[in-house]
Amino acid sequence: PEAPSARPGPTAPALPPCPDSPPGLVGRLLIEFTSPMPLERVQRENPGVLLGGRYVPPDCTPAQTVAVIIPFRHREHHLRYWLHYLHPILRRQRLRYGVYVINQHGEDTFNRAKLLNVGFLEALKEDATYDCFIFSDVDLVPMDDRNLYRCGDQPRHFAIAMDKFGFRLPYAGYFGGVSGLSKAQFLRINGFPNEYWGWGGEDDDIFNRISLTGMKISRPDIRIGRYRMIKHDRDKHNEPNPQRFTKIQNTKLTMKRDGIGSVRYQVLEVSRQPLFTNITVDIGRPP
Ligand code: UDH
Ligand code: NGS
Repeated sequence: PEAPSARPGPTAPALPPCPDSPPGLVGRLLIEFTSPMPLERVQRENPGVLLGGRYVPPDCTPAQTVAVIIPFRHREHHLRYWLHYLHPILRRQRLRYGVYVINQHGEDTFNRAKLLNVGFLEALKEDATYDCFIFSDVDLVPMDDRNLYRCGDQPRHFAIAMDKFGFRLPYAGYFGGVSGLSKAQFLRINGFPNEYWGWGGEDDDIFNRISLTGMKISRPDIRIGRYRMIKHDRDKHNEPNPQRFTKIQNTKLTMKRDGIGSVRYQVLEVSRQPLFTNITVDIGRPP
């Protein structure tokens, strides 16, 4: 099937550029996860989203094309909330975007950062015009639509005031949850590490990569970068990685050989759903 066209066709009238501050944002949002969210309802309420979770604003031409990448395994009920809240927000933000759920096949140890690398490459295979990548955990929903999911001249950290941390950054170098890099920024740090199996540290390694290449993290206002996290128990096969503390000491050495340039994986299935593209991938297991 043809990917939705990123630009108006030759006969379509040229739309004006999308404004820097999109009109029609609502600001603070009420986010809650009490009653279950049927996928049929989310589909019904988002008829403007194209197959595979693509969207193009009808009234203006965005400066960027945004791929939203979600690392995933066995979190279907979280994904339904995420889709329910995020599609309307991203639409109000006047983004041209696509949503990619990168589903780790099998039951070996989870590897969040490697899945994000896969998402970067697979999104670009589908649409070479993606120039901004937003990496989002499936259980994080922004509480304010002024937190714009786009890229800037520095890597961006979006999830800076999460409810579970009392709406503050847990530490100055925190880069977890939701982050965004332009294609050029991502390539400059050789992407993300592939060698963090299990929970923890991969986001700190990414922070190190950004610092070591001379970039600075950009963040929204603390009153705007607020998030609700869907409460959950620790997943199976994502135990805290005991190697994470020593690994984050060595980013300077490892980032040259371990990253987007060295990621090995096998795509098992690409399935275009109404609200997202589901990519099931075999990323192997820890050595
Ligand atoms: N993820 C999955 N499936 C898994 C593990 C992780 O989809 O089995 C994804 C998902 O997008 C998740 C992200 O990876 O949001 C980060 O993993 P995480 O949610 O496990 O990390 P978090 O820090 O939780 O949110 C750690 C365990 C918290 C236990 C709290 C007990 N009260
Ligand atoms: C740090 C972890 C990060 C993690 C952050 C928040 O300690 O990966 O806590 O964790 N770094 C290391 O373990 C080296 S949280 O409270 O969300 O579970 O993102």
